[in-house]
Amino acid sequence: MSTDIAHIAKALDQAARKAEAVAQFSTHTPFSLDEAYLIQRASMQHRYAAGERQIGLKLGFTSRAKMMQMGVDSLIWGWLTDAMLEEDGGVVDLQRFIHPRVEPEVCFITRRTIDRPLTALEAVDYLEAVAPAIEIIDSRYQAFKFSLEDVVADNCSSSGLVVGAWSRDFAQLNNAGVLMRINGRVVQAGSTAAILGHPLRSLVQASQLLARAEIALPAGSLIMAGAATAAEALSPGACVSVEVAGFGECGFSVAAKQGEA
Ligand code: 0L1
Ligand code: MG
Repeated sequence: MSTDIAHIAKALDQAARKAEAVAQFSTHTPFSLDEAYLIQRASMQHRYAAGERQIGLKLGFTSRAKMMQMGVDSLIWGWLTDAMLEEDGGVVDLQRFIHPRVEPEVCFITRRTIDRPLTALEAVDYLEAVAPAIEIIDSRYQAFKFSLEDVVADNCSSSGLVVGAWSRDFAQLNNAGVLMRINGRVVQAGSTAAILGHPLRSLVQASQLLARAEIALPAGSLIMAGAATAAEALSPGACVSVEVAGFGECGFSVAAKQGEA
């Protein structure tokens, strides 16, 4: 399998770099979930070698809405890099994406190294702040079609993120209303409670996953908690915003034509 790990990791890195979709791998080269994370790790090494810097991690499939949309039932995780960070209020060029989608999330920034599994009671003490956020996901697979193993290997479709203003009001986070608008129209509505029942549970899950992988996450890292609703497709000229009640909003516009950002 080690040749396949290197081969699939390289192919996924190239697909992301060239914004060209590839067919899913698991149908002709079956691999386990553990192997999928090895592929993800090997694929990220290509990005770091090309100068990208790790800035944190994301959790995926943390809500029923997302699981049902994509037909899976397990939480997954991937890595975020500086090249994925888009400016709040900025213009995003679709040129670097294949078939991007957006989803409303909240993002944490950590204030202590996470180097062991945390309990829900301990979680807040490890956080500097929380902000409304938008994740731009972009599967490197044709037609957004993949198995759980495929999507993990593809760094869980991580592609972009926009983060709004930081707040320390963690007490309000359990059931805050979430609205995602495209061109002023509400396209998704939900609550932060849809994220594992409480977004702080994402931090607990992240700490457990990190411990299992024997990785310490440095202070100052971002953690995207997972989507509160299903995702929506992005198209040229779209104006996207996400509002989390009590936490404000963030957003961006998509360039009307490729290469205009
Ligand atoms: O919730 C997520 O961010 C999962 C992303 C991976 C699956 C997808 O591309 O929808
Ligand atoms: Mg997400």
